[in-house]
Amino acid sequence: MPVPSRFSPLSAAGPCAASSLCALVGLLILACEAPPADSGEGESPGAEADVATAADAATDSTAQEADTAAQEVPDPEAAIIRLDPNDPNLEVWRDRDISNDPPREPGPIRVGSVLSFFGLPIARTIEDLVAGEVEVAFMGAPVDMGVGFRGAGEGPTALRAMRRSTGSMETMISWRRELTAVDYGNAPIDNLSTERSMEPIRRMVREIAETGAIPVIIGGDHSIEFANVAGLADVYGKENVGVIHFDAHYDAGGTRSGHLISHAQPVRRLVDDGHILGRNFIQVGLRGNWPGPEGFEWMRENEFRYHTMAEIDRDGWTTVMQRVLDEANDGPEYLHISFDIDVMDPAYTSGTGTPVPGGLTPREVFPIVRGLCSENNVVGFDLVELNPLVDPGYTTALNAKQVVDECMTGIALRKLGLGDRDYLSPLTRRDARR
Ligand SMILES: [Mn+2]
Repeated sequence: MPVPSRFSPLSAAGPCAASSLCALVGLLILACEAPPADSGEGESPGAEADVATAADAATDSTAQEADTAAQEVPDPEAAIIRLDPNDPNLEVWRDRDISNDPPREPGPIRVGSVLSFFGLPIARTIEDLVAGEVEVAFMGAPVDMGVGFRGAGEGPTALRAMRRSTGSMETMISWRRELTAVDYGNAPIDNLSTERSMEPIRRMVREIAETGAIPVIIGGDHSIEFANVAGLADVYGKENVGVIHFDAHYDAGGTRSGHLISHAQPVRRLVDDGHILGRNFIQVGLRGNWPGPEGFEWMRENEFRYHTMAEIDRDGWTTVMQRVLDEANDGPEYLHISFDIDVMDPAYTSGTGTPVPGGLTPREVFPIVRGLCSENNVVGFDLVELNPLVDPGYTTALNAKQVVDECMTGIALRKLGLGDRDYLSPLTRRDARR
């Protein structure tokens, strides 16, 4: 069996069961001799050495007799336990099987008190989206293997459980009245494999975008940014989508124990696989100890635009926010926003996998998200790394909900022709004396 190319398995489109490439996507990698991943989101400095150690451990006595040159190239086959191709449940998409649904006319279904994102009606099929002329389709992507411990996968459930109120006095706009939006359910995933979960999420994002609706993907860890943006690029064209990446981390890490996708790697994958040009990535909120110089050099080589907390500390948030809004207007026609909740300070969002002190405040985040979504042709939005299992007091869920709400308000403002920068309702801007 050929060794999988570094890039082709994750680029493969189409139903998983139909492709031998997809079996390769699902490779379960044994890294039993590798030390546990470091507690941060960063690359382990010894990542390459880890791979060699794991491969060495799996090498049998015959291979040990081979010449030194051969040993320098570890055999990835030796470190992998393969999937069972005869498992009738190999295709994870069966989770979205609607064959037992009662017959009905296509269109959004009102759910009463059943939990859905913002209490929205649900949609089960592409036909529902089309018949309902849906403009925004929420979906859950409950992946948490990419962060390495459980909790982020409960993010969609936590957000669905929040109170349904939307809009605020800043704009006096209730987006739920202005936009036709639905909850499209969760993407089916393989909760034993980040690699195998990418394709069904990407497929669902593509499904939504193909109808012209905006997918709003609630994670889930940040690995899903790869699937979300690749799915949009499938529809709008490679290199035609720009991404604003709000995050304490740059998420462009290299191989980790052989893994090419995790919550530390989606940006690297999107650029290396040719879905997005580096110059169409804008990073906001970077801080902490990752990346080091190599990561920044890589971003500079790829013409990334980035705004660290150091820049914000030096120049002030208002200035940097205007820079980001200007840069977002100076790029491809289509824009995706990937919002890692850890871009905010842990004071507001401690319920996340890899918190980093010194982050943005709600007062800084809400207007920029609303502004980006009102000024630009936003074709996708994701909110990731909300982990309700470590979220005492609902603080993180509350702020996460508000971030999504601000973007929806922005999209509604744009639809209403009010997408000017810093739009505020005249009623709340001042009282009658001024
Ligand atoms: Mn991230």
